[in-house]
Order: sequence, then C-alpha cells, then structure tokens
Amino acid sequence: MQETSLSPTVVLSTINQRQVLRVANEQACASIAIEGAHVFEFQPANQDNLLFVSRAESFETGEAIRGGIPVCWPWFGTHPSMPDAPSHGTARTQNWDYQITVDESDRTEIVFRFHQAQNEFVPTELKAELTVSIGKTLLMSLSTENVGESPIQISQALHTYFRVTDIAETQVQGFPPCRYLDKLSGQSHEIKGTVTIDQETDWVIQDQGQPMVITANNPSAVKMTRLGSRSVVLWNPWIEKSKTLSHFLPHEYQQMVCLEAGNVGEDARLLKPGQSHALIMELATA
Ligand code: TA6
Repeated sequence: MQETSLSPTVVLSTINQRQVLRVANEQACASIAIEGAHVFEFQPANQDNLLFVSRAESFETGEAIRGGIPVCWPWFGTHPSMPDAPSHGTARTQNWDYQITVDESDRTEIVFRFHQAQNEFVPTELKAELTVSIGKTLLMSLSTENVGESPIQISQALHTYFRVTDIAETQVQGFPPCRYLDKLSGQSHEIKGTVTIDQETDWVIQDQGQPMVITANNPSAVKMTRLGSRSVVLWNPWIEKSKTLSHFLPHEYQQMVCLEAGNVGEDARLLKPGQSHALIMELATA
C-alpha cells in the first residue's frame, strides 16, 4: 500500500482501488475516500469508531461504500421526476477536488469541492462544497450554490451509518412531537421522544432540527446536532432487506442504524440562481 504524507496530520493512501485520506491528530483519527468525499471512519481519541462499515465492503470504485457517511446529493432517494436516475444523486460516486485548509495538532479541516454541470438529471449548474472538520467532534458542512440560470429543488442527506453494539438495545432520542412518512407503507404517523427499532424501518421524519442522541452504541452515546436541516431519515434494513443489499452481510443489521441529517421530503430546499444552502451536522460522543 503506497502512502504519501500530505501534511503533518494527513496521509494519502489507497484501499483496493480507492484513494483515501487518512487523518490522525491529537483528538481523533478519520478516513475519507476521495470518491464521493465519503467519510467512513471517525474515531475520537480513546473511543471506538463511531461509524459502521460493512465487513463485506470491498472499497472498489463506482459504488458507494456500504457505511460511513455517503453524501446523497443533489437529490435523496429516487430522483424526483426520473426513476431511471441513480439512487441518492450523483455525488457519491464522483471524484471531488480537495484542499487541506486547517492542519493543527487538535483539528484537521479538509474542503472537498464538486462541480455539477447541468444535465438530463440536474436542470442547472451547481457547486457543492463539503467541509470536513476532524477534532474532538466531526463537523461536516455541505454547501450548495446554484451557479446556473434555472431554479432547482434540492434534496440531500449525510447518510450516516452509526455503529451500534446491538440494535435491540439501541435508542434514538430527542424527537419533539413530529410527523414521519413510513416509506415502506406510504403512511404518515406521529412520534415523540425516543424511538427503538425492532423491524425494517425507513422513515422520513419532518422535525425541528433539534439535537438527537443515539445510545447503546460502542461504550458511549453519540449526539448529532444540525443546522440547515429540519428532517432526518431513520433506516435499518432488518432481516429480509439485508439479504438484498450489496456489500452487506445478513446479520449486520444488528450492528448499525442510519440516522441521516438532511433536507428530505417537505424539507427539500429551493435554490434560485445565485442562492446557496448549507446542511451542517456535528457528531460528538455524548
Ligand atoms: O436512507 C434510507 C434509504 O433510502 C433506504 O431506502 C435504502 O435504499 C438505503 O437508503 C440505502 O440505499 P443505497 O442506495 O445506499 O443502498
């Protein structure tokens, strides 16, 4: 494995066919695949890695890593009008440009940039900038600028796969009274407070952008805070769906849960020419 030191805390490496940035500073270690600007490891000092990656992941290019934080952009899930478009947008399988912008002993910041030309799926030219700040916490800011001539409704999510010790013992805490769309049934329901998972779950939750806590993962709980987001996706494939997923082992549904900071469903954002929007997420051990 060839490794090139890019700065005191960043090494350029490869896993199989993927180019990967390895970050190690006094506060944390992290790994980011350049294809998709895909964070797939974040391990605070003296803690376990907060992120799940399937043991079946081969790190070949051309398909999103099964785990970590896929960047679903500039649409989430199925394209709003073109069912044949790739699921979860274009960015997660494209190479992003990157620049190390902060390199200190306790914090490393890398800015990833992606230019989306207008095409059959995207009605206007867009610029995406993902700032990844690795320190005591993981701070990610996904900023989109409409640099084209037409408006666009973007939906997006930082599709975070959290490692959990046992899904049966996992709680997702912090929901105010809010509504969610169950994507499996197409029905809307209300929730409040704490959610546990005991079956396939695929919910798009319209909330207030409040902090969330995921417990029973690793030895410590994880707190997610957001800005620019009033929706989250909660997903676990459970037993049957797990058997159909690429790069995923049948039992791994017990070791992960996705809680995805986003702008999804009713929380999609209209960007007129010249307008921008930032989706910001911070993960910290609670
Ligand atoms: O975020 C939940 C979801 O939209 C599920 O419906 C499931 O499709 C999951 O994303 C994984 O999608 P992927 O394309 O990464 O296999």
